[in-house]
Amino acid sequence: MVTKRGIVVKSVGGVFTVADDLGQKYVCFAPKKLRYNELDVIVGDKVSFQDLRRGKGVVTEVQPRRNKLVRPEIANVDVCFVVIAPQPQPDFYLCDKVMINCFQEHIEPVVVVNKCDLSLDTAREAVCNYGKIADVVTLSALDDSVNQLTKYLKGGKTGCFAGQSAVGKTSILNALLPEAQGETGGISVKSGRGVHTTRHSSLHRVADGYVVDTCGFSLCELQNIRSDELRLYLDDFVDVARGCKYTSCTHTVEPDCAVKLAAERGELFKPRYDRYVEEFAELRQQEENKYR
Ligand SMILES: Nc1nc2c(ncn2[C@@H]2O[C@H](COP(=O)(O)OP(=O)(O)OP(=O)(O)O)[C@@H](O)[C@H]2O)c(=O)[nH]1
Ligand SMILES: [Mg+2]
Ligand SMILES: [Zn+2]
Repeated sequence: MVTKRGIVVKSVGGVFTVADDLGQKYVCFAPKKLRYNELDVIVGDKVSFQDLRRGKGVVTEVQPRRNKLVRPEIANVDVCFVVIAPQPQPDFYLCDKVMINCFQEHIEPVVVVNKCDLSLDTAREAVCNYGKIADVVTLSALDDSVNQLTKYLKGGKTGCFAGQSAVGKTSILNALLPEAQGETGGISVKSGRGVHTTRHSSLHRVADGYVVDTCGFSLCELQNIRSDELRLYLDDFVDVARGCKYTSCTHTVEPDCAVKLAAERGELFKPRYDRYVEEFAELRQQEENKYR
């Protein structure tokens, strides 16, 4: 039997679609021993599989991952497009957490503000929040401004979307790659939230790299980050923190804290600082619950 290598482009209920180097797709199963440990096969995984002919295969090995995100669940990503829009209303706590997880996994987060045909307020807010630590790209899935994203895929890189339902992730993919034809949905009038149109992640060839469309989500946990380390993932705080009295300053209760002062003076964006204080407290609480 011939063993081939490929990348998992879709995973639905234990059935994996694997594309080989030529883009040929195989419907694969994976033995339990691969699936029910930490190496559960996920989209973005590079795998070896046996070609069973007629487009079928069996995954035999998952290659070591460069990185992994839990929300959205995906492996081997270079760039994460954190998508927000004027509608549904952005959740900056969610963005903070996704971006911190990206930094921890050595993934470049890029803040993508979609639906800029509707309003530019969200774009301004995104720049205030993240302009110092990440690229902020302003676009609309309704026109060719989406092409600004292809530069992040140069050299065969993999980008994934992350964000709430209905911010327009699939619409952006469809604009980049018309043949993708992913289903798009709307916002519920009752809840003001997206209706969760995309149900499974899928990986697509775009420009000379790959883009993964993902399911929208409204909850995200920080991955393996301790409360006292959180501050180290905020590059804009790290610069200012040189002026704190204590090198281990958490920028919450300590005296002579340069970060707190910078936030009060408006040199650091105050809402971002306030969210940090809450995110820090949240991690502390989780740690206390764990060790009690
Ligand atoms: N005005 C405007 N509407 C947009 C734009 N992009 C997407 N939409 C609309 O926003 C709605 C949601 O778009 P989707 O692409 O389904 O959103 P999604 O992020 O993929 O949502 P989930 O799959 O549920 O996570 C659809 O009605 C789109 O037509 C845009 O740039 N401008
Ligand atoms: Mg979608
Ligand atoms: Zn401090």
